[in-house]
Formats: sequence, structure tokens, C-alpha cells
Amino acid sequence: MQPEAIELIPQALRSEPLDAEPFVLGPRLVVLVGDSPDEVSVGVLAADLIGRRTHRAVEVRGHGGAAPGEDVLVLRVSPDAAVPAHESTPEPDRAATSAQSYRLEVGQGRAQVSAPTTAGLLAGFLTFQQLLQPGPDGLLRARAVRVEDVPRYSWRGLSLDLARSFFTPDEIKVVISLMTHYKLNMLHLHLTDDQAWRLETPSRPRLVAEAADGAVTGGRGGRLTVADLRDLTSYAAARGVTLVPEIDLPGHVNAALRAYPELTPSGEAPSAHVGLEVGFSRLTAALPATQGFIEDVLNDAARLTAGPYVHLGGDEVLTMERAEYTELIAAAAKVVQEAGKTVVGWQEVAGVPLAPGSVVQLWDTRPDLQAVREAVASGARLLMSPGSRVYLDMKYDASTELGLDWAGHIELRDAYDWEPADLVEGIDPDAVIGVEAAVWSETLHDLDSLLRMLLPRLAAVAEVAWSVPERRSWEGFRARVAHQPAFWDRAGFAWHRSPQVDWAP
Ligand code: TNX
Repeated sequence: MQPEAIELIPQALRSEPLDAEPFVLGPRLVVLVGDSPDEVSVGVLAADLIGRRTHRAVEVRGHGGAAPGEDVLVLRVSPDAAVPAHESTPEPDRAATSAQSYRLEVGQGRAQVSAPTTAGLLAGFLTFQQLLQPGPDGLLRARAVRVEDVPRYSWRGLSLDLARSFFTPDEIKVVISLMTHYKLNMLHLHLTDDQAWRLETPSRPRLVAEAADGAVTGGRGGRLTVADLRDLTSYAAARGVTLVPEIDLPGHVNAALRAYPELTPSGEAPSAHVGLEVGFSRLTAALPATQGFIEDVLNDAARLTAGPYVHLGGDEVLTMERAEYTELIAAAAKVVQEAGKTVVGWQEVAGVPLAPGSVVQLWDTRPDLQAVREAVASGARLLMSPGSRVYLDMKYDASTELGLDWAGHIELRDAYDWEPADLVEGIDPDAVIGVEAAVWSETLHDLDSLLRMLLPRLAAVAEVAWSVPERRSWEGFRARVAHQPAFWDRAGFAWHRSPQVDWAP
């Protein structure tokens, strides 16, 4: 028996083969759950996902046990199932990561997941689902194994640009399902930029009325209605994913200026932006309309999403003195905090006084990072999105048709082989809240193009975020990822055949 489950990504903290026959999924599988509504909803999702693979309905049973001849998957929330956080987990996140832990035991005819919360239960089920692979007889089977697992970081994210080119709610759901498969839990939506404003914003109806149809040349227009966002929020929640809305201020606002020209000094609407340049558009602190606009749009973003974070952007404002920038970011941060949410901002916000616990998202390691070190020293958390590692809109190599290359080429190993705690010299590793991949849509105008950039690299980033350092190795990952196309092909996902992997036949 192989000591490691070759199918598993991200790698688990501990897994140990058991001396028993494998679990072979026969015609009668029952999912046994506790009777809390949350346990039932994980059970229903589990039954749905397995049912899709076996083309058979799977029963979810809230009371009672199994009958003879039934195979069972038992899903139990129980506080004592918690796996303690690993020592590499930042101190402030140890309770949160342990809450997402699980224990899984697989044997003949029976698999059981126990976890302290439904988030852990879902993670444990997803591990079981990855272990289930077709045998020579065509039946799905999972080797007998005991797994104890806990994520390293509490924030395991993906940022998706809807502004340069739109992705529909159904496409976003595909992305959410993919994230769930790899135990990613934070979906950051970049909803506004120079090209377009994608989020229906009830306090400012002209934003989508005037500026939702825009896109880069060749890209797609579109909007998320309030109802779409509500639906996506619950779809994501059922899959363990929290949405983080980003309203990008005080730059990247050309679309907003078109809808509300009183935000410009001349009072005239600028022309539509369909190119790739950044940094030219801006709010103006001295204009009377500005403060009310910031309050309205951020309050709506806070109100329309269920999660604890609102991202206020803050990146690449190339035409503004620092004092005005500071004034605008401080005003925006105040709105987010008064709405009861935690501020997230791109690394440029470091230097603006922010409440402790605010999240600074690092994307460019080239400039001097002294302000970032100082922000961390005064209580900010750091979210690691280094462009040269996890910007999944970068080309794999010179022959990649789509994508950009300002941060270099990113082959699979580049996305995998780095250590978040060592990325910025001189910061306390306890300040790192997690890891987030980002994918920008300047050149990615349909779902296939998007997926081809995400796969296989998203699996690599997911392992960087979930698995502890001593369980990670490029050679191990390379061997395991070679088996992932079975899943991608089954789901119809486009993917990049990286030459760094000996793909399984
Ligand atoms: C940098 S990351 C940007 C985006 C671009 C992206 C393209 C960041 C804060 N700004 O505006 O879309 O590069 O890779």
C-alpha cells in the first residue's frame, strides 16, 4: 500500500494507511448525518457530489443507522474531533484553523468524518471525495486510511477580476466549486475598475445603469444584481466559501466618474476606458460629492455581503499626492469599520493609519516594503499574493497564448515552490493571515480561458495555503498533481499541460 494518498491535494497534515479492505462504493450508499440543519446541508452536498459521479441518487438519513447491504458515509459534528492547529499556523488564527479541521476514517463499507464545525465536516468530506477513484471494475473505491487534518492558514483565497471582463453568476459558481474542491475558502471579487462597475449598488443606481456594459476591448460587459449576489453568497456559503467584495478606490474609478461626473473637477464625464493602462483615474478629496459617494458605495458593499471583510482597493493611484491618498483611504476605512466590517486593502494602503487587524494584501515585492513592515508592526495582518508566484493571469511561458507577463512567467513550480512566511523580510510570521491567488481578466474573456490559467496552478496555491511546510515538497506535489486531470476532464475544465509534470495517462 502506498504510504501517501496520491489523489490528495492539498496534502493532509497526517494520513496513515489502515490494515483493512478498501471502501468500495456499491449501489446503496447512505449518508448518515446528525440532525442539525448545518449537518444536513453538508450531507445533502455530499450526496449531490457523489451522486453526480455514480449517476445514482444517494440518500441522506438524519436518524438511525445503516441497513444490511448499505455502504455508509457518516458525517458528525463533535467538539472533541478538533485537530489542534499546527505550530506553523499564526498564533491569532489557531482557533479558527482548528475549527476547520477534521478526522476521517475509511474502511470496508464505512467512512466517517468527524469535525468540530460544519466547515471541518465539509473539508473532511472533500478529502473522502478525492480519495474515491474508479477501480478496474469501474466502481469507485477509497483505500482504508485514517486522516487527521487542519489547515495552516485561515485565509485561502482567490481574487477574481469581474471588471475588465465579466464572468456570469453561473461561471462564478464553477469557480466556487473548483475552490471548494481544493479547500480554498475566500473568494475576493474585484467588482469595479476603470472599464466597468459590475455590482448593482442600490444607493447609486447610475453606476450599473451607465457603467456595467463596459469592458476591455474584446471583453464582456455585465453586472451582478443584488439578487445574483445573494444567490452567490448562499451558494458559496454552502461550499465553505466566503465572498469578499472589492470596491476599488480612490483610483481605478473611471467607470464611476462616467456615471457620476460630479466626482470630477470639471464635472464632465470622461470617455469609456477599454485599454489596459492603469493609474490615471482618481477621486478628488476636495470635491463635495466625494465623501457621500465613498459612504454610499462601501455601505452597500458591506450590507450586500455576509462576510466580515470589505476590500477597498487602494492600488496604483499614480496621479495623487500621498496626503490626499491618505485622506481618501482613511475616509473609506472609516466607512467600512463603522459598517462593522474589517478593512482589506492592497499594499499601497500601508502607511495610512488603519485599525489593528486590518488586512494588507501584498501583490508586488519589487518596491521598498518598509511601509508594509511598519503597518504590520502596528497590528495589520498580511495577505500574501505575490504577483510573481500567484498572479494566475501571468503566462506560463513565452508560448502561452493568453495572459500578461509584467510579473514574469509563472510555471507550475513557481506557483508552488515558495514559503509565505519568508516572502517579506523582517515581518513577524504571525502577521501572515494567509495566501490568495489572483486572476485578472484583461485577456481572459471566457470560462475556458480562465480555467486554463487556473489549472493546474490553483491547486498549487491551495496547497501552499493549506498544507504545513513539512508536508510540502515540489516532488510530492508534482507526483500527486499528475492525477488531477481525471477530475478536470470529468468536469470539462480546460487546463494547461505543464511540461514540468509527467501527467498520468
Ligand atoms: C496589477 S494587483 C493590478 C491590476 C491588474 C493586474 C494585471 C493590482 C493591485 N493591480 O490592476 O489587472 O496587475 O496582472
